[in-house]
Amino acid sequence: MTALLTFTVLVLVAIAIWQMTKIFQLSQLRTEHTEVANDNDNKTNGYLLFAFLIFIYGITIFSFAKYSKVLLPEAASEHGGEYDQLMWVSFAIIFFVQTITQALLHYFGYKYRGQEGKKALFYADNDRLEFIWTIIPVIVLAGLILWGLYTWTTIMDVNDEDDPIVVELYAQQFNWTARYAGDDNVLGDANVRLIDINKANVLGIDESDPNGEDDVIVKELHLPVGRKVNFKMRSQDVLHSAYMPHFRAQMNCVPGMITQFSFTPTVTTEEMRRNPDVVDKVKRTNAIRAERAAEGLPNSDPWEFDYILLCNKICGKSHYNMQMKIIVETEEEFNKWMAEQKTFKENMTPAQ
Ligand SMILES: [Cu+2]
Repeated sequence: MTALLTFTVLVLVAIAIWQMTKIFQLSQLRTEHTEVANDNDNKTNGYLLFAFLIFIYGITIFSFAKYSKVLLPEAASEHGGEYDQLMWVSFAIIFFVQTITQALLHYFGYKYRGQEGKKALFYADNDRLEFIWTIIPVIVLAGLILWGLYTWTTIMDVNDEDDPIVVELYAQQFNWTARYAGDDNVLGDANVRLIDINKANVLGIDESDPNGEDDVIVKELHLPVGRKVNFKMRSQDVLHSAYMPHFRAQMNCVPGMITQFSFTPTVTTEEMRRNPDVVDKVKRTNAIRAERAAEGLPNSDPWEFDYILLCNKICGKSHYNMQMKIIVETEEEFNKWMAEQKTFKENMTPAQ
């Protein structure tokens, strides 16, 4: 950060000196019209265009080499693969077109720079050329948009097929709570007005609704691998967004309404920890943490990979730390964990 600031200051000082010399030049009486570009000026600008082209190509290659490793590992949900494919195809097309058009743009900028005695050709139009450069983007974009719409409708189709488990994600400043629908797989009605801290009814579950009695409220989300999950999102206070990056899932949590998202986890936490990209990331992170530990700084404990639910809407001061751990495990492990949890009815303290 300090280096960046120093660099910025140096650049600004350089610009200031350059501007001052210009003012000085302008104040000198000259007979020659220096404000009109001559052949030399145009040539310099032409070369600068080339330099800029090299700069943008260079920074692209540099970013690929240096930052590819911060991308997410393979998707851990059923729909995630298709989602990633759509993103990578869009990236590839944009990359291909931009690489070629930038080269042409800058080359022609140089080739047809202003020259003494050279006159621009008046060229009215060319129907065939215009047709070609209109129809190609039309076909490519229509293809991408149709594919995107198709993917979107498949991903967003939240239904009760394939025996999904129903889980509520409850957002509040600044934490998450999950509620399983219990044995009946139906969530009890809930409303923020029914929140009763004295009775430990933190989610405002309607005590008169029998569906709510077997609901299970937890602070760590466990999901059985291969089983579809239908999420119902609620928010207590402001807009939040339930973001589960490894599952390529995100849905806003809006006060006063229930939003939904559904996905099937396909990779357990244990399996994901063995993924080469994840192993690499853990290694890199722990190297940094070891350095911090040596300097006696906080946040230096060794880190182990876990899936995570994050808030992806800036919802206030501690938004950055609004997260919940997600554990994807086998059906048996999940059932064993679930059997240890208390239901809403068991947990509720009778009013004093
Ligand atoms: Cu939030």
